Amino acid sequence: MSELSASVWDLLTDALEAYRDSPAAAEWLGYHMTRFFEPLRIAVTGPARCGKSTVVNAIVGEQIAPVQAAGVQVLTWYSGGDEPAATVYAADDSAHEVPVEHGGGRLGLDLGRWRHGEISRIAVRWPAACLDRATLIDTPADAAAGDEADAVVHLVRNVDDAALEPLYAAQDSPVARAAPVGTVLVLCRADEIGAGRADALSSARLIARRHDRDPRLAGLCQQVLAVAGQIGYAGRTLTDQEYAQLRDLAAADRPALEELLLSADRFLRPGADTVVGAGARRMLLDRFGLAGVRLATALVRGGCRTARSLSRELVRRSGLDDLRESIDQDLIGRAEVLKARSALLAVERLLATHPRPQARPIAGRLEQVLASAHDFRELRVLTALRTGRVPLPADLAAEAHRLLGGEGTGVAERLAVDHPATEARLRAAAAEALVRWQEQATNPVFGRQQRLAAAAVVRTCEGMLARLTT
Ligand SMILES: Nc1nc2c(ncn2[C@@H]2O[C@H](COP(=O)(O)OP(=O)(O)O)[C@@H](O)[C@H]2O)c(=O)[nH]1
Ligand SMILES: [Mg+2]
Repeated sequence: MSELSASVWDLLTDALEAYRDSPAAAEWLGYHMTRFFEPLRIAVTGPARCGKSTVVNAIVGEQIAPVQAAGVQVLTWYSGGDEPAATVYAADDSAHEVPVEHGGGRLGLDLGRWRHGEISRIAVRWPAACLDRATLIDTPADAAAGDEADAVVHLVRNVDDAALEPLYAAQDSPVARAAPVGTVLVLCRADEIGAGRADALSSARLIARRHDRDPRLAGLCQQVLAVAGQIGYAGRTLTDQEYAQLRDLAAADRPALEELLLSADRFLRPGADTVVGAGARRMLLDRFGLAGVRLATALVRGGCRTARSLSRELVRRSGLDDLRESIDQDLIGRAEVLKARSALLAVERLLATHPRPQARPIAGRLEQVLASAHDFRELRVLTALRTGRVPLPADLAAEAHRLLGGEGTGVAERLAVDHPATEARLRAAAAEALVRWQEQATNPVFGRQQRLAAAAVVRTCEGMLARLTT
């Protein structure tokens, strides 16, 4: 357990002691103590029909979340399990197992007698490696991730103030502001950017990159990415049959192919000039969207000669690779810190809703953990460096990145001391780094943000030295 986790755990146990005589408070704390050791919970949020369920499926690589063109949606949790299973939680929180159909990487729920308004949430267990490491929460339209999630993948069609509102709203307390967020902002349905022009995906990527470097987004999210979820999912689950159909489509004359792909209507026209039958065309359109079929045929013509290579290229260009990598690194890779954040938020909430004199020391300790939680600060600075929000000269940026734990959080990795990493060598390297960064922290050519970043590195070096000399 890290130092941070240990102090947060102590805080939870001390809070439990201070609220021992309050069943409601004890239940709240008990719940959060159990949750502290559970896998990270990642909510996928965003407005209606922006492709949340599609993104959940794309991350897992199987169709477990219902993708719908219309209709109401239910809050659904997906976690790992040996066998597919599902539990419906009613409005009174009673739990009811429901039958599941599964096969071919598809999940179907038999909700039988349940009507929409009677269900508060569904918990699905599904055997998939990524669900063992994190629970995914598919949310109804515009639902806030709320207290239940430790991290968020937030989907928006445009990065404007209205779309960012939920991210601002999530920063409404001292703990929420002090602890770095676990949020990845996704510019979704990237294939539709600029009215679905051929280069939509690369335009979307450029737009996302520009926002990623926007200092106003600094405290709101770890990364901004463009993702075409539908293309990513279809690419990841591409079948040999689909590949053959796309190859047959792509074999047509260029003008004929362009004409066919002008609109969905033309593409589906019964007498269209192609060897691929109307039924197969409808299925391709459903799976890939028109932009996806365009991209896939262009890739086949450009040299993707196997289903595998087409699949790989579709997944890469859709932004799904970037999203999965970001989830791994920015969210799951920092699970411990994000869990600590959730627990601190829970204690903060309890103190606000159930104030009492015995709990006053807890409030003080909470503040102390926040202020002294250098892990939180390191993450904020790492993000700022990575996005260029705080620019440092390249060599210093690289060293800061390493010292702050960006390449591994062990002392030897941070100090780049290779074998044999003796105490003496580590101590010498830490002392040297400390002096170098103390200079940077007062470097007169730097602005305030750069000096603050350098000061964070100083604190990291001091921490390492202290641990090495005791
Ligand atoms: N063009 C396009 N359509 C998408 C994409 N992702 C989902 N869709 C479609 O949008 C509709 C809603 O998708 P869904 O994943 O259910 O959205 P949710 O309501 O946010 O969960 C469905 O008809 C999907 O096929 C995408 O990346 N591009
Ligand atoms: Mg949905």
